Amino acid sequence: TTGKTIKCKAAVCWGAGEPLKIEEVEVAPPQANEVRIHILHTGICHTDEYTRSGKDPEGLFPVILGHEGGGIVESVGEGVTSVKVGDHVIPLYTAECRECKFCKSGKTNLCGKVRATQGKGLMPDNTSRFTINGQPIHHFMGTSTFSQYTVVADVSVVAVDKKAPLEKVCLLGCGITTAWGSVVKQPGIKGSTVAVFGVGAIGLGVITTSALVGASRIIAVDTNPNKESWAKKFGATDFINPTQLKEGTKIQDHLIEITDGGLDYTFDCTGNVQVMRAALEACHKGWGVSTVIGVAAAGQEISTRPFQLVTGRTWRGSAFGGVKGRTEIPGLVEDYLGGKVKIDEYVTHHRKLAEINEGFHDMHQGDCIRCVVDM
Ligand code: NAD
Ligand code: AHE
Ligand code: ZN
Repeated sequence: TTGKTIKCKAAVCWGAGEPLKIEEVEVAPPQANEVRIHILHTGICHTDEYTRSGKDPEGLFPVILGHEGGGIVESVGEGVTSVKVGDHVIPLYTAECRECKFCKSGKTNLCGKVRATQGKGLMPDNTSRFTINGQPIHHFMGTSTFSQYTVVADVSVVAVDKKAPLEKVCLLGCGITTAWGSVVKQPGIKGSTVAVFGVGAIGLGVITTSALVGASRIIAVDTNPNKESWAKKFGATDFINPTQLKEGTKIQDHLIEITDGGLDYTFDCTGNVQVMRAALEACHKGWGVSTVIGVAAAGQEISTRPFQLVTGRTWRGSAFGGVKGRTEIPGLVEDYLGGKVKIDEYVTHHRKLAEINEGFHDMHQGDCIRCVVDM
């Protein structure tokens, strides 16, 4: 391709634990099977903060973070057929090539095509499209949406209906889709009892989707008392603050007591390994299934007595909710436009790119569900 390098603003993290800095970056044109996107809006997800903080064992610096974006295709490299200039698109941190062993298995949404280079902060040809005065800057999760222009692999992007506001559907790039998929791809939730640990955007998405598919009881668990009204508004039938239990009572024991033996389904939406254990142990003997969605810090491990599994509980997890982005996100956008899937309700904060660090600060306050950055 003969496209030109674009100069634009991006939020760059120069080192673990450092605040982001707005820099002028050079964004090289898309190579074969790559797409350059003008990013208009991006959410900030806890996983961005997790990598910024240095807790991500895969974290690399300097880097342009961000993986919950929406934008418009500016140009495409040779061989790109899945999207065209002017399309409204959502970058996908879980690619979908439809050709690899994973994609063809019918068993997983994880795609093998670009994951290795993505984890190295590079494009599939092992180089970066971002530079600052000639110094390469790492990509992040194959998306780097904290830049006004980004380049992604063509298997890592999906076009969506132009009727949908990008400032809203950008959130389908991670949180809301993750939660939705974690529930709709888990058979059996209709008519069953559910407990959701952690009432952030992910937990709220699990709650509202469980209600949508017809769970009989949805118990929300959060240490922040302000999350009770959020949980109820999204469809929880009960709210429990584990810090308010009688001294020495474990949350799993309390849940087992009030549910006649435990929950049919539980979800960890905190990333805390002790909570993951509680969520597994709160499952009903013989059939309870616990799904790990939260991302734990480097070095953290989960544990429980194997007897918990021997006696019929299942521990599982999912990335991006098990959703195949290119195939399924257009339908989710239609569901949003049709009023079946909530998005607007999650947006509590807006920031300009120049204030992105304040957006990270917002995220640590208990009142922020999602902050959308206008690029
Ligand atoms: P969030 O911080 O907004 O929500 C977490 C909630 O957990 C908060 O309300 C907090 O008060 C609550 N909490 C903290 N400690 C608790 C405890 N001990 N018991 C009960 N509640 C507790 O985060 P979020 O944006 O909703 O994301 C949740 C997690 O999901 C993060 O770890 C994020 O990295 C992860 N995530 C995973 C995927 C995936 O594909 N698997 C996708 C998106 C996000
Ligand atoms: N890099 C971390 C793990 C981070 C992680 O688990 N990421 C999730 C998405 S979180 C979105 O907010 C994921 O999709 N993982 C699957 C994958 O292929 O990365 C580590 O521990 O190394
Ligand atoms: Zn995320």
